Amino acid sequence: MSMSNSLKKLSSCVLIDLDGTLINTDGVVSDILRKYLSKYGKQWDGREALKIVGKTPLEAATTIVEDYGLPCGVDEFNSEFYPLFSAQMDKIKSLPGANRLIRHLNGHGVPMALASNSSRANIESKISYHQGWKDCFSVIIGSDEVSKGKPSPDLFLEAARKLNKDPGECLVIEDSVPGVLAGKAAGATVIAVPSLPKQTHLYTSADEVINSLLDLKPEKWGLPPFQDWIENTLPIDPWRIGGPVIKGFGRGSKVLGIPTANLSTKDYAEELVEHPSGVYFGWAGLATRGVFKMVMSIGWNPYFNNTEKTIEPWLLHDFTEDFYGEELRLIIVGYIRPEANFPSLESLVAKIHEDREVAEKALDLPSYAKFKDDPYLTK
Ligand code: ADP
Ligand code: RBF
Ligand code: MG
Repeated sequence: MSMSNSLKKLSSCVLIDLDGTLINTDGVVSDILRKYLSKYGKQWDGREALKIVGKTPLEAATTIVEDYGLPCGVDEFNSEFYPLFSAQMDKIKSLPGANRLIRHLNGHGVPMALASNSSRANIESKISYHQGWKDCFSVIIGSDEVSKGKPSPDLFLEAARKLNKDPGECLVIEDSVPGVLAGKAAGATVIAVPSLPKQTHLYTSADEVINSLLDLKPEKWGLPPFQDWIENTLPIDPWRIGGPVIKGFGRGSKVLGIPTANLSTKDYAEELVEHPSGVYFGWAGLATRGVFKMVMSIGWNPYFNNTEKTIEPWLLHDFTEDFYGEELRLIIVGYIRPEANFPSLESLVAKIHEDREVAEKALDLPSYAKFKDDPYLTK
């Protein structure tokens, strides 16, 4: 999938997609469709998301009207859907790492274009809720400004032309399959950041598939590296979650020799969607036992290919007994790496021990250590 170094083209500018790449449009669209379809006695099936990701507004609307057999035409659907969507636009959140990426590239003078299958007017409205974003893009272009939307290369070709760049010099960042195809057809280097889980296999034409924008390494593509990593960790906006410790798959201690005190995922559905899967660390509090360093994974545990996204915190302390049912409070302060698959159980275990060392060391740094005293942990 990834090109050998000798063939790799270096990029001097970035062409980036909006929905699903920089902002979580799907979250709001799903909410609206769930309510809208229930009026017709239909139930929104999240699996439809895969069919509409990266499509033009017209294609997406046609798919929904046809798949749900709605008793209305596409035009009527659009005239009902768009006012609902416009009213919720301010609720569309930026995706993890999006703001950081835009500010980083802009701060280093890397020219950037926003190229989206959505209309120019809608792009402008959506980004108006994200402070300072508009000024970071020298070019903004919607599918109503070219003859064909993605997967046609038109949007990216036009964006490159407006930036005065050869498409071969452009790095495209995309979450959808049509977007990746469009970028490759334009002759650009393409990084895929799939917005739907477990879909990596669909992105074979991308030059690299990453799990989230947090995993982007601009220097691999000739762009300035991020400078915010400290001792192999990336500080994140601290995130607090807590609840009673529940039974997991029963394999943490048994199979890996690494116990993980699982939290119920039902209670954190929203946070789980908002945070990319990966290995994180922070502090863990148990009311009667104290505060401990903690390293955890969030995700589908690729080695075990779970069907559910789980939260698995390993408290870095030797306990003499289990603490199922006790209230566990976590403050997650930094990111280490994406979840990965491993050729053997031993190599997975070795990597988790490496994560432990990274976390133990990092948590002594003042910027992470200060959260140890946060009242949330033991309250
Ligand atoms: P499960 O699959 O039920 O989560 P594990 O084998 O992962 O089982 O063991 C996790 C349990 O072990 C926790 O719920 C907790 O009660 C206990 N435990 C003991 N020591 C630790 C530790 N250092 N970190 C996390 N959990 C621990
Ligand atoms: N599982 C994976 O399949 N891939 C990983 O990269 C991975 N990293 C982990 C890192 C840490 C720090 C911890 C605590 C767990 C990790 N696991 C990973 C999850 C592990 O598979 C899980 O805890 C056990 O399966 C118990 O359910
Ligand atoms: Mg566990």
